[in-house]
Amino acid sequence: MLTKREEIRNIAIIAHVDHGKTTLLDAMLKQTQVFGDHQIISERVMDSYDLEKERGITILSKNTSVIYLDQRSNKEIKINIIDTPGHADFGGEVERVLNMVDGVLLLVDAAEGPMPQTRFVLKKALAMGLKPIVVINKIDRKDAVPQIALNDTFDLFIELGADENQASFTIVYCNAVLGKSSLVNTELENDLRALFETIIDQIPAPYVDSDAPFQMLIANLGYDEHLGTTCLGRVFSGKATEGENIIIIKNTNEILNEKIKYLFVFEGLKKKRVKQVSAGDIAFIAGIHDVSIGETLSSIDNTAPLPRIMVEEPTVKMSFEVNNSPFSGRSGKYLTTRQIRERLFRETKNNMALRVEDTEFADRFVVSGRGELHLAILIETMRREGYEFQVSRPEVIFRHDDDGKVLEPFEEAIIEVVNDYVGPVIELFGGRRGQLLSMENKLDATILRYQIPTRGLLGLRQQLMTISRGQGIMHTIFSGYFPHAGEVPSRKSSSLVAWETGVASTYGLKNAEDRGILFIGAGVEVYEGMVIGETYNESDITVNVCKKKHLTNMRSSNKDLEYRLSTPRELSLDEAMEFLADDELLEVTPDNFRIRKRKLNAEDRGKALKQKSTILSD
Ligand SMILES: Nc1nc2c(ncn2[C@@H]2O[C@H](COP(=O)(O)OP(=O)(O)OP(=O)(O)O)[C@@H](O)[C@H]2O)c(=O)[nH]1
Ligand SMILES: [Mg+2]
Repeated sequence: MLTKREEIRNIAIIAHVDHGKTTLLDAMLKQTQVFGDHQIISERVMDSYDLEKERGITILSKNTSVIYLDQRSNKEIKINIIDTPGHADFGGEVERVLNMVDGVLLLVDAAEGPMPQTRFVLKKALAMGLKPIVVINKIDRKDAVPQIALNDTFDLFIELGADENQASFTIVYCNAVLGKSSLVNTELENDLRALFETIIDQIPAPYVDSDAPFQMLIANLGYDEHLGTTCLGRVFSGKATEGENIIIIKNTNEILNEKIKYLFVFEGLKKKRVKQVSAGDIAFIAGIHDVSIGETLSSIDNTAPLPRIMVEEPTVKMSFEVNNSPFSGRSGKYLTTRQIRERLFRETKNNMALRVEDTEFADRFVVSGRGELHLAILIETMRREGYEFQVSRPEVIFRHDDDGKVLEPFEEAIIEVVNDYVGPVIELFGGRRGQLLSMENKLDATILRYQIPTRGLLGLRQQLMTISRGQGIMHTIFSGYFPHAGEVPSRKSSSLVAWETGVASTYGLKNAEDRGILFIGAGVEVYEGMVIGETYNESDITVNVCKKKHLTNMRSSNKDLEYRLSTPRELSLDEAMEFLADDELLEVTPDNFRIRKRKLNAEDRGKALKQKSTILSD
């Protein structure tokens, strides 16, 4: 029999990047006393992974819960809350968790209004029939225009085909930093009561059958030192009890016997062990052996799987290869084909939008994701775990239409730039086959919207930063596969390449510096074929950076000290990935990354180039 579990609400917080999801969750946790009185609470406590803290963004969706005492009824309500990432590359993380909730808080920055990822996450939530609450956040911003943000949000609902119930959303105004909220925008109350009460009134309580056979769809996997693999999901029907024998229906339709060893629910930031959970609860199960996200746990006699979790396909790919540079094995713990292959395929169990394929080469794998950042995070995670490998330049994934015509991914890019740099931005995007859709003035900034092939966007972010002197912001969102746009010019510069293996000297680097910009300083070990800088020459220049000045007497040896090098430009991982040319690889190790030519020997490269040019001129 279907019943309403009035004591529970299940929600996700969704929004464009930086609109304040994790900050709002901090305030919700604080005001429901999840923390002890004397506990020191870090900012954005749900961004618990190192990479999330370092980059100031949420990468993985995470669950928590609060108990809210509703003063109107004096009843306690448990609100299970899922924090989601707002960056477009992690859209798969939003798609995989929406099946656990009955409604969403759609956050919209009061100054920025709806942005590309607002559209993506709202579209997904509406398609799943979820009930939305619109939270106009950052109402304290000086440039806040809540009424405009709200009108634009309403238009977006209509454009995305919201039904009548969804379009008649309640609006809550917030300052997430101070934990204030209100139903009217002029005066905020000193707490989040307006928000909590709206959640209780507007988000439907789980309407479930607790007497039916048990079923749960796995939406997340974790690992615990003592418990092993843990799986998380919402109980769709029935009850699950600790110690019970169940089955798992695999994505391959195979059915295996399993047992619920331990059961947990969320209580604030902690897991609490329980004996039983029932339909409507979000719970953790430990003790299942072979499991991937999207598979169904079920009572023994119930072999029909729940609907699969669907996520959008990847658009960008790169190869991951065994490190065969002369410096391989210096700092990595895991470097063999077997270790890298195992790690990459393991990642696909958790990372829904990622694909890994074997290739004709045993030591190379193709890894596909939603964008450069999606892949960069995987690279950085693996390197911190002690892996060593090489990656190729990211490239887009083409498709073919029914007539065999080549299609390629396109994105909508929204660029906000200080008025002075609008000209160079238009030139940059035009040169990459971008089509200007609209241009809008906002105080001293201009907002440009482009439709542009993803191919044109690869490596563009860095250039945008350079031409706008760091005063440009760009957001992109996948808009679809369309006919191939024709040639897109790639990087304008070439590489400065080390001639021999050794230690870079000031004298050698001084000569190289005359030809371009250096990525390394004196004293750094280099190998033949390693890229040590950038040149605006048409083709690569091989330089002898280890060269020492011939010493004739003491006086001239002192002279070597007189050479002064400019500070080298040290590339970040993201910058190094953007820099890579087609015939280059990025060598990634726990303590370093180096750009290198695929062919290390200059003569071999010369031959390959000659062959290519004869083919081209044929
Ligand atoms: N002025 C103001 N700043 C806010 C408010 N809410 C959040 N911020 C700031 O906005 C920035 C981004 O906040 P986050 O909570 O990380 O945003 P997010 O939506 O979780 O971002 P992602 O998870 O990366 O998509 C932080 O610097 C916050 O301090 C607010 O109400 N007012
Ligand atoms: Mg966040």
